Amino acid sequence: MRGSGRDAGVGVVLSDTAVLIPALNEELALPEVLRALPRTSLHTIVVVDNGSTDRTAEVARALGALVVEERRPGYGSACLAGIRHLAAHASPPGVLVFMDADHPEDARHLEELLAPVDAGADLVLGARLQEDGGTGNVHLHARWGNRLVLGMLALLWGRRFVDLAPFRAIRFDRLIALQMDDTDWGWTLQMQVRALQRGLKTVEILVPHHPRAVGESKISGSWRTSLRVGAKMFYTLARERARGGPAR
Ligand SMILES: Nc1nc2c(ncn2[C@@H]2O[C@H](COP(=O)(O)OP(=O)(O)O)[C@@H](O)[C@H]2O)c(=O)[nH]1
Ligand SMILES: [Mg+2]
Repeated sequence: MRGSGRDAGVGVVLSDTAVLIPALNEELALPEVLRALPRTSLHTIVVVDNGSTDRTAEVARALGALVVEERRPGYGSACLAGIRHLAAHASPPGVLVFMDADHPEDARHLEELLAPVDAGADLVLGARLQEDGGTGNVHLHARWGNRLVLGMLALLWGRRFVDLAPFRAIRFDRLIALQMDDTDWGWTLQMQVRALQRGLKTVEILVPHHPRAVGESKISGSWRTSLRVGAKMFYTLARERARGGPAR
């Protein structure tokens, strides 16, 4: 975190915080998320449009977001494009928040996510608390798949996480140092593993989560994609283990 008035609390962190939203065909869901964000007090809101065939980019621009176009497909590719854009900024943000395009309640919990950063955390995960009291993905098959992956992560690296939460805040300099390079569904997992390997102070908080109200689920709503995501997660665990993570 930069800035002189750090002790003033989360208000200061907001002005130093950028939000990155990877989006694929989210013209219906994006408006509520963008409206729920405190636009004027944030550093930047970047929507990375990943080849949408609908009006995602126009909708995002109309609501004051900066749109970065990324043609290479994949959630991680979109995140990397947004990070490159922010890193090239004359004054890069101190904190970056990742957020999906379909959960306005995440936007409403932004300050809660940032509070631990303000208190010294490097990475804060907004673990999804479902209406049924469970944690993780809204779809049960994906929830159990994630648990299996997180169980293996715990065996390999000794930390038990509640969720592979897409809603997360990380100090920007720490993120750059992680040398992230996953281009699709291994993104969230790679970040958690590398945060452990690098000794980042990582905190999980619970954030209420509801099924998306509009638009279509592109990932866990489809069994086919879920299986591909699951395979990619296991591959990511093996790859990160073999790589040993970036040098400290
Ligand atoms: N960049 C990028 N983003 C994607 C892709 N597929 C989904 N997303 C975004 O990732 C987030 C989660 O996707 P979603 O469809 O809600 O999946 P679900 O939460 O598993 O149902 C949303 O912001 C999507 O717009 C993709 O192929 N590329
Ligand atoms: Mg979703």
